[in-house]
This record gives sequence, C-alpha cells and structure tokens, in this order.
Amino acid sequence: RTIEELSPWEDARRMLAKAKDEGIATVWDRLAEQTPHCTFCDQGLTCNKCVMGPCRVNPKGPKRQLGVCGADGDLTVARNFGRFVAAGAASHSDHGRDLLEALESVGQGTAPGYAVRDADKLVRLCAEVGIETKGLDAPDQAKALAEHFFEDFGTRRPALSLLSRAPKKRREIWDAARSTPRGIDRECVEMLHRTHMGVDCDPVSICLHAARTALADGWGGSMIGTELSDILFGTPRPATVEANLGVLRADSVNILVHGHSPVVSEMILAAARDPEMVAKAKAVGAAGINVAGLCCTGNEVLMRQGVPLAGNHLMTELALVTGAVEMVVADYQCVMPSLVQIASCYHTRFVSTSEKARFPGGTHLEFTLENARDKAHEAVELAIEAFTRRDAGRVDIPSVPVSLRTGYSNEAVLEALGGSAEPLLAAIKIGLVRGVVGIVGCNNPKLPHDGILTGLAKELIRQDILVVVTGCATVAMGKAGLMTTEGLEQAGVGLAEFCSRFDLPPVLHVGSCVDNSRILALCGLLADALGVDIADLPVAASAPEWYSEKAAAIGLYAVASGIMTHLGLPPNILGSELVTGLALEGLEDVFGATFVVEPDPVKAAEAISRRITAKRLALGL
Ligand code: BF8
Repeated sequence: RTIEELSPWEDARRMLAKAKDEGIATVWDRLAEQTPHCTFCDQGLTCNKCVMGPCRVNPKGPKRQLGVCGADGDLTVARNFGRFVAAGAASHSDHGRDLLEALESVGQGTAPGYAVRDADKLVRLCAEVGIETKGLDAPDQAKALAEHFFEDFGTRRPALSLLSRAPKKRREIWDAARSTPRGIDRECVEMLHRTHMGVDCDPVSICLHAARTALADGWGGSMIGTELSDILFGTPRPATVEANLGVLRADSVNILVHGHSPVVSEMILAAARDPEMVAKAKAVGAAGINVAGLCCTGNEVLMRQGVPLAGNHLMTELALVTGAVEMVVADYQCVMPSLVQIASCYHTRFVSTSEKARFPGGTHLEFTLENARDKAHEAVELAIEAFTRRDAGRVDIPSVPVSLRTGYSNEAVLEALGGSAEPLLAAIKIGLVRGVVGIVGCNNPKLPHDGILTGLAKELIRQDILVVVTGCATVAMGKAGLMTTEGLEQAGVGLAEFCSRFDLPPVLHVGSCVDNSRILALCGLLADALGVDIADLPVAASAPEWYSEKAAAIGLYAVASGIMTHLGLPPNILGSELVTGLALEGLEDVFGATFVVEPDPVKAAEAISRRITAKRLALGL
C-alpha cells in the first residue's frame, strides 16, 4: 500500500516518508511481512492450551476435524474467544485495581504527592455503596471505599456493587442468563479454568461466561477505575485542548506519556510543571518542558489536565520519528515493544515504570505509590539530559495542531444540560437528536488509519445522532474537526440545533477506554429516567478499528448490556458457525443486542441508524 493509502493525515504521511528515508520499520511494514496470516489462527481454529497439541482443527476437512483431546471447531473457537475476552477484562480491571491501591494508600497517608482531588465525588460514591461518611474525614472515607471495592474484585459477593446502576430489568436478564458478574478477578480466573482441557465443553456456556467476564470489566474493573481516577485526579470538566504531532515543540523538552494509568502520567506531569525542573530545562537551552499524551493515558491527562494529545495507537511509532521526543514514559498496555528499538535510533529515552510491564533495552524506573514523586523527577531530569543530545538536523514536526473540546464526564454533561438529562431526553423524544452512539477504541493497521472512525462519525452526526467518543478514536475525531462547535456544520439540522443550544460539539469526548463505563452509567441513567431497559434505548456502540483483547471485552459488555455493537472487522471466531451465529444473531435473544461486522463506514452507519429507528418506533417516538 502507498503512504497515502495507509493514513489520511498529513502528520502521519510525512512521518511515514521520513521513517522510510531513515530505514525505520513501522507496524505497517511488519504487518506486510506477516501477511497472509495463518488461516487456522485467523479463524480461531488453533489450540495451544496443552502439550498433546498444538492442534489445528479443520471442521470441514477430510481429517483433523478434532483436536487431540477431541475438541471440535466450535469448542476450540469458543475457548480461544473466552480467553481473549478474559485477557481484555483482566487488563482493564488490573488497571482499576491500581487506582484502588492508590486510593487506599492516599487514605493511609503513604502516597506522597497523591491526594483526594474530588472530595464531593468521594462522599457520593461512599453514599452510593452504603458507607456512612458522617464523622469520617476524607482519608478515612478513602480507606473505607477502597476496602469496599477490594471486595468487588474477590469471591465474596453474589453481584458487583455498581451493578445497581443498571436498570432492574437488565439485572434480571443477567440473572436469567447466569451472567451476573460476582467478582472481577473471579470471572477472569473462572474463564481460565473453564477453558482448560476437559472442563467446560459447551461452546455456548463458555460464550455466556465470556459475557459475564466482560460485564465484570464494564460494570466493575473499568467503572471502579474511572470513578477512583476522578476522585484522585479530579472529575473532568469541559476544556479546549490541542492534538496531533504538531503539539510537539521544537524548542522544548518533549516528554510523551504513553499507556493507560493516570497514576504515573499525572505524577510525570506534576514533575514537569515543577518550577525547579523547568529552570533545569532552561539551563540547557530549552524553552520549557512540554508533556503530551499518547493512547489512553493521553486521554486521561487530556480530560483532566488539558495536556495535548500527540496521537493515537498508529501514531505512537511515528511520534518518535519526528526526532523531537526526548522521552516516552510508558506504564502499560498498547505500548508497542518496537518503540524501544525506534527510540534507540534517536536520542529518545524509553522509560518503563511498572513492575508488571518491562521493556528490555529501555530504562526501567520502577514507580511505586511511595516513590512516584521522586521517580517522576528522576525521569524528567533524564529527559532534560536527553535534550542536550538531540540532533536538530533530524527534527521534523510535521503539522499545526488542531483544537478539540474535551472533558465531558457524565457530571459535566449533566451540568452543561442545566443539571439533569431531561433536555437530552426531550430532544430524543421529539427527534431533534435521534439517538446516541459511542464510537470507541483503537486503530488497526489492517484498516485505513482513522478512516472508518471518522467516516462513521460523520455519517451519524449528519443523521442527527449524537456521538460520544473515547480512547484512540478521540484523536481521529479531533483531527477530522468534529470535536469543536465548528464541527456542527457537518451535523444534521436537529443535532446542530440541540448542540448549539447547550454549546456542545457534535462529538463529545467522554474519556479513555476504561471510561466507556461512563457510557454504561449514562445509559443506566437514561433508561431509568424513561422507565425502560438499556436495550430499549435508541443507542448503539462501535469499535470500528479495534485490535485489542480489551476492545473485545468492551464490545461484549456493551452487547451484554443491551447495546448493539458494530465492529469494523471480526474477532478470530469465523471458524465456528455456532459462535459466529451467536455473536451476530443469537445474543439478541439472550441480551437484546448483537454484534454487527461491517468495514464500510456508510453501510455501518445505515445499520446503526436502522437500529435506532427501530428502537425509537418501539418506544412510540
Ligand atoms: O484502551 S486499547 S489502541 S483505544 S490505547 Fe488505544 Fe490501545 Fe485501543 Fe484505549 Ni487502549
């Protein structure tokens, strides 16, 4: 494929050309080397879960219809998919646990530099889960809330505590499908157990447990992660920020925060803003220290601190190719191992920070809650030192940044609407806004960069459908100009009127990928306000360019919550007609929603729009 076919953006294209000139391989080059992929793996028909194998199952072939243990294609696909979802749910939830440990440490006074930044939200959360706060100061409330949520990770509850945010009818559906999540860790571990050889041999049963595991992520690990991040770092408020590689500054020490957890990136930001550090940067000839974000940790600090966003998943390697980056500080998830090698082609330092995410060849500065403030200063000093080694002749910052609006936490949305969801519901009822769609998730080099994301969003807003966005989809929408009120020029008349009345852009940024839990909570709120189930709402979800296990977990918890979910490409399940049929049709009977797979954004928008129309008619709208 030509560079023009890989990405529509000027910053990406210039850096792809520079990478080629400089002999640097990127994710697209490696994809080309790996293509064509193994068809057995592609269809989910390989099994390497024991050493009687590995097996390649060929359901329709003359031989090898069963693995050595006797597993057929359906079981093999279901086992693989179950583990795939569990890995995604585990990743979000282990991230959520880190916030929980941070909250506990703040309560104990053992996390210098961290604090409760939204005390009201802490009190609200305590009240929601039944903790009496009268007579407790903020640290004691923090400890009590942490104690409460630790139990949600374990095995002692019949149901997770925040499931109370789902409508009653939805909870009954989960109970009937035996999909009510009990403990966050429990469901992940049980999935590993069920998919061990000789345990659960019913593909449908495994898929239903996959739904339970995903629900434990959405209404558990992710939701706890979101709420506690707000308590510890502040609940996002609307603000205007900048995005694309143009946010890098030729005259400054550039530090990119990458990964997912705000626990590290917030501390790096605080150190970079420390006047003592700024003075040190100036002493080596820099104008200052510029922190910018990548991927979901970028979304976290964008939402709360107005830190500019340098790029999404497919831009992470290209950001280093600018030659202007002194340091990448990574926590975990979606950090391509190739970054270490690309960093070594420049003066760029790659710093890993988490005990559970090490990158050989990089610099490992292990952050703990006790030492994070010191380690962040150490990292910033290393970045300043790297600035002195920058080769100005290799620097190319390829674009002028675009502006986008951010900060639409549920609290901020309700505030923007005047204190309640009533104006949005009224607009939905009269058809000014026909529905709401969450466009979420990643980039995938198999698909044109950001192409389906932006194509779909444009079609939906044109049809008066409000879009909420999270994760790597955010940068795409921002670059396409859909996240400012100027973007209303591309919206339908009704949506434009509604958004103008409340000074909202047509695409609202609601956060990182764990913050998809905000969308679940909002759906619960809207459904309760109308006295219906989530599946009755004129809403849908889409992860058009998804790639990761986490995105599969998100898609499945959306479907299991009653939200039809569009994917731009399927997971590796096509080797089983049974599992594929369940995903595309069967789940409608169980959860009232299914997946839709469609790579064409216009056709995807049609499918979503049809769904929204059907839901509106059923509600009598
Ligand atoms: O959780 S999974 S590519 S969308 S950064 Fe980006 Fe990665 Fe996708 Fe966010 Ni996260």
